[in-house]
Amino acid sequence: MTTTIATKPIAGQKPGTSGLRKKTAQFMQPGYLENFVQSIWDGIGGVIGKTLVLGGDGRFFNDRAAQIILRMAAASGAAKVIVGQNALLSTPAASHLIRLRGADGGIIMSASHNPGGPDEDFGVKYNTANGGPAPESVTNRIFAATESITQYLTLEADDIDLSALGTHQLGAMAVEVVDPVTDYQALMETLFDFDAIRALIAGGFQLRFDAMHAVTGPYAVAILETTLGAAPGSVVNAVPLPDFGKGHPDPNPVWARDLMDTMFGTAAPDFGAASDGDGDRNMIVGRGVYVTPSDSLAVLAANAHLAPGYAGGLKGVARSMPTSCAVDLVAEAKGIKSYATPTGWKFFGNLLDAGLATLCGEESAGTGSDHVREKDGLWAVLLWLNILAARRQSVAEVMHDHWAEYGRVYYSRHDYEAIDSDIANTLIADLRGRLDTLPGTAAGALTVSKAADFAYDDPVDGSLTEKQGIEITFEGGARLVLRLSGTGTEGATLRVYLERLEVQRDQMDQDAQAALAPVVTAAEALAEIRTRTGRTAPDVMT
Ligand code: G16
Repeated sequence: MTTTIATKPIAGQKPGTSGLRKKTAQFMQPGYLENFVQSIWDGIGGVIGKTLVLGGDGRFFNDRAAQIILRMAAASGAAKVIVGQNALLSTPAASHLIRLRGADGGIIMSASHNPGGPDEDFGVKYNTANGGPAPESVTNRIFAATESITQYLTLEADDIDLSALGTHQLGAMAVEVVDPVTDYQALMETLFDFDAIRALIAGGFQLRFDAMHAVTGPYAVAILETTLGAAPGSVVNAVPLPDFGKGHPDPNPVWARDLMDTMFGTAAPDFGAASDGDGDRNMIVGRGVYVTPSDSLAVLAANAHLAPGYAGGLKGVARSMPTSCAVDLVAEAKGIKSYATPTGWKFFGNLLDAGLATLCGEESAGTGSDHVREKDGLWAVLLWLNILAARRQSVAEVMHDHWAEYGRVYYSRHDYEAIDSDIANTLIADLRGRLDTLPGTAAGALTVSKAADFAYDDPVDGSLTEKQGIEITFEGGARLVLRLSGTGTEGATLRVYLERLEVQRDQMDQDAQAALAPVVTAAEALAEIRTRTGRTAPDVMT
C-alpha cells in the first residue's frame, strides 16, 4: 500500500562535486534520505514507468538505504529497478549497467573515498541515462525540490531479499537483482587484450591490488585472479566491509600506506594498485616508483593505442583544470585536442557524449574513457597492465621514457582539511579580489604571469560554470591552483595544487616536494595559508 508522509524541507541538501555527502547519522535521521530521494524523483520529472539502476559501495547504511529507495521508487510508479546483489555496485559498473540496459537513470549510494561507518560518511548521487553523474542543471532542480518538499511517497512492504539473484516483485514494480561483476567484466574483455595480460602474468609478473575493504574487491578477484591468473592473495583487503575495516578508502600514498611500503620494500611485486570506496579512483605504483594521477593520465593517453579498445587512437583528451598539464603535452604531440574542465566528473559527460574526448582524468586519482560515463579504477589498472604487456617494460622504465619524451611535470596537491569555513571562504575571496593586481608581482622566487578565476564554457551545451578555482601561472611555467573541495563533510577543505615542468633530463629524478618548493613558497606568499588557518603543514600531500 502506498502511503504519503508529510515532511518539511531540510536545510543543506545541496549536491556537491559528486552528489549529496553527509555524516551517516544525519542521513539516518527520520526523513533525511527520504526527502532527498523524493526530491530526486521530483527533480527528474517523476519516475512513473521508468527503469532505474541502484547500487552502492557497501558502506554502513547501504543495505537499509537500498530498501528505503526501492520502496520509494515503487510508491512513485517506477516500472523496474535493477539492483546489484546485496545492493553492491561499483560506480563504474553502475554507469555501465545504466547504459547497457537503457535505463532512465540510477542511484549510487556512496561517499566515495570518504570513510564509512555510523560516525563517518554516507552519500547518494543520481546518474542520468547516459550513465554519468547528473549535470548541474539537474542537480539544481533536485536541490530546488529539497527546498520546497511537502511530502514523500513510500510503500508499506517487506524488505526484498537482495542476496537472491533474479526478479522480485515490490508492489507493481519489478526488482531485478543482478551479479554486480558479470556485465562489467564482459565490457573490460572487449577493451583489453586479456590474453596478453594473462601471458605477462604467467611469465612471472607479480601484482598486488589493494581493494581497501571496499567495493572493488569482488571485481578485482574475479578479473585479476580468477580470469587473468594473478596468484591467489594478489588482491588484498578484498572483502567489502561496512566501515572499510576502519580505513580511509582513498587510494593515495597516505591512505594506501601498506601498499606503498610493499612497493618500495625489498621483494616488491612488479605492479601495485589500489582503488577507493566505490571503485572509481585508482592509484598506480611500480616497484620503487609512485605514478601521480596526472602522470598516469598522460601515460595512458600516450599508450592507449596499445589496447584493442583504443587501437584507432583518441578523439581528444580532457582533464580537470587542477590536473597537471602533462596530458596536454601528449595531446599536442599527437595533434589532438585537450580540454580543461572544472573539477567533477560530470563535466566530462558532454565531451564524451559528443565524441570530442576519448580519455579523461583528474588529479584526484580518477581516470576513465568513453566506455562508461564515470571514472573507473579497475579500467585504469587493466589499461596499465595491457600497456606493460605490450611494451614489455617495467613501470619505472615506462615513466622514464615518458618524461624523456615529453618532459616531467612535477606535481603535488596539499590539502588542509576540516578548517573553519569562514576562514577558508575569506582566504579564497581575498585572493579572488586581488587577481587583477597579481600579474608582474613577485611571490618568493617566482613572478606571477597570469592570475584568473577559472570559468568553464561548455563547448557542447554552451553552459557557463564560474568560480571553479583560482589559477595562478608563473613566469617559467610553474602553476598554482587553489580551490575549496566540494566533497568534504566537515568544515572546509582547502586544496592547493602545485606543478612545475622540468625539461632537463638530468633534473628528472628529484623528489617532487623538493622540486616544488618554490611553488609552495609562492603559494604561502600569495594566500597566507598557514598564517590564516593556523596550520603548520598540510594534512595530506598527494
Ligand atoms: C569526486 C568527483 C571528482 C573530484 C573529486 C574531488 O570524486 O567525482 O570529479 O575530482 O570528487 O572533488 P573535490 O576536490 O571537490 O573534493 P569521488 O571519487 O569522490 O566521487
